[in-house]
Amino acid sequence: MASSPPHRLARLQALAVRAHLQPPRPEEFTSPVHDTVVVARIGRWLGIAIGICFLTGLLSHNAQSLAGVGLRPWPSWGYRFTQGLHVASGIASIPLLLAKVFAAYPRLFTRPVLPRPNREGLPVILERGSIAVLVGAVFFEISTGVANINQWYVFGFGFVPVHYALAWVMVGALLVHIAVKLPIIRRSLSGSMNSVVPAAGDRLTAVESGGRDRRGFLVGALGATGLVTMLTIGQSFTPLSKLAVLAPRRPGEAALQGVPINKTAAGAGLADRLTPGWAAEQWRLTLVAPGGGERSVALAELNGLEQVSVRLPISCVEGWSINADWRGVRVRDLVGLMVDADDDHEVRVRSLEQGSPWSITTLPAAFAAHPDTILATMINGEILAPDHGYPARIIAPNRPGVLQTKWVDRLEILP
Ligand SMILES: Nc1nc2c(c(=O)[nH]1)N[C@H]1C(S)=C(S)[C@@H](COP(=O)(O)O)O[C@H]1N2
Ligand SMILES: [Mo]
Repeated sequence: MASSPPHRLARLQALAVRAHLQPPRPEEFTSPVHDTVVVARIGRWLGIAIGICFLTGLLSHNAQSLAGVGLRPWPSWGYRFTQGLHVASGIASIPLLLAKVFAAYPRLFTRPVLPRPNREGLPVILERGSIAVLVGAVFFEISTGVANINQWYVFGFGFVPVHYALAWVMVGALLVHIAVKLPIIRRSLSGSMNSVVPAAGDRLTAVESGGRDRRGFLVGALGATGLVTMLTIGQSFTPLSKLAVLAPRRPGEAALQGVPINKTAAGAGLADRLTPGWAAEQWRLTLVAPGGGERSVALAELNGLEQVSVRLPISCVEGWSINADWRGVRVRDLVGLMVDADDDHEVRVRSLEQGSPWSITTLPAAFAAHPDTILATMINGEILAPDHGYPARIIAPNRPGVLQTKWVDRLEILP
């Protein structure tokens, strides 16, 4: 009779043992770095980074996709700060995650792999399941985030909804992980960095060891985190912009009129139209009153209205921010041409660009009424380049860059 499958399996196993093809056991990893006192300490830093990243991500999502509930136009650098922090804490969690996984991974070889689903087994199942979900979600968030700041849309899904949804999965798994591990975390954080091991051949004298290696590893992990942060943070924190050699975009570098460009005029399908001749003759700003009445404003007429100067940043969700001097007409003055200037109104902004998610945006009433919210025609002392939104674009304080609409030709005052 031919050998049955279990028989063959046993033979394969025996072969594997002889060839040393067995997976290793946790105790075979002898470096003192693989210890909960190290894992818990790095975990504390990683938890802080992920927590900051999650909370600033919620703020960003509110500002960009949930109509900015509760958002105000001040401080003008608010979004720049929280989005800079979001991208920086996300980047900082990369070396921390690698260090934590390195310190902890020998434990993944603990046997048996699947404990019984009894009272003792259940927390183990929960713990390992939550680690799988947690590591998967963190890896997903970091890799999609890094792809996004590089404007590398390789994934076939919309970045914003999926990155947002997985953030909740990540935080849920993190809370389960912390809850299950709390006793070990407490013990490890309060305990000494040294292990007490019996000296060889002498059971009575114990020696303390491992502390130096562990401290060295922690300093290395934190140092790498600090270094990566220092070499990228300049993309939103201008004083360090010269150091931002790892940042995908260094504002000031490869910039036009002092500000980088995301969507070009050609990319928006407008390249051939945006000439001075066309703007003077053909372009009109259409103002629409809540009742539907319209008024058409030519470029010369717009330039004849009171002009104001404001210094405000473009703060892109992709993590770069830079200030510029803008000049143009207050949106509230344009609104005042159509309705009683004392009333605050939401204003819908439309771009000449068709079919992009950013062709139509809405300025909440507090932003439309703010004196620094302008329909700009100039940037850093020059007429807007076509790529910066010629002949007119919105610039408002404390708003994500995606909502600073370029190539504007229509403002609709909502009731
Ligand atoms: N119509 C339109 N406006 C737009 C965009 C766009 O794609 N279409 N991109 C936005 C994004 S994502 C940013 S960060 C800013 C960048 O402005 P800048 O190119 O002048 O620096 O413009 C915003 N305005
Ligand atoms: Mo952006």
